Amino acid sequence: MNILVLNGPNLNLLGTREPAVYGHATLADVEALCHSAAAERGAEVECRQSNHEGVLIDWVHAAGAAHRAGLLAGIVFNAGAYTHTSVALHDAIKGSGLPVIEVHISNVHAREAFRHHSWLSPVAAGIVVGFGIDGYVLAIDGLLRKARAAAG
Ligand code: CA2
Repeated sequence: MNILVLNGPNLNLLGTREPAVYGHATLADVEALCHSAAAERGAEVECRQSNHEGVLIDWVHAAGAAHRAGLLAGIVFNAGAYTHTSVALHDAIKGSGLPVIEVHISNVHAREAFRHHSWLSPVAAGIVVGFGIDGYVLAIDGLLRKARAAAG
């Protein structure tokens, strides 16, 4: 099974600042972790990062088409700050009809009030927050469990 791992704005800066919040791992470390977690579970991931909302929306649309063609189980998505602002990403996920697992490295609910609302959560198949970068592994595992259960 194939999974798309998407990271949104500023996540390319992981490991360079705010280690108390996000840890010391870089985006390359996160992507390597996702590749090995998927391989251990007999699956494959493709990892992409963008700082641009429209690019992320285009990738969600393409992922929806791949899902309908039976080529993609779903998306593990850390949309960064777009989580809290983007009705457009909400609409794209809803319209794409594929399972999206929302991930946040930090526990957004223990932080500033503006991080408490997510436009993605109502259209997500599952949510993982506050487990550091292990959250990506938990999300991959959960998405595969859902996909395999749905396939019977
Ligand atoms: O906890 C998460 O994973 C977040 O999605 C990370 C976003 C933040 O806006 C969300 O509220 C929660 C920010 C990612 C920015 O990461 C940086 C890492 C190092 C230096 C600067 C930014």
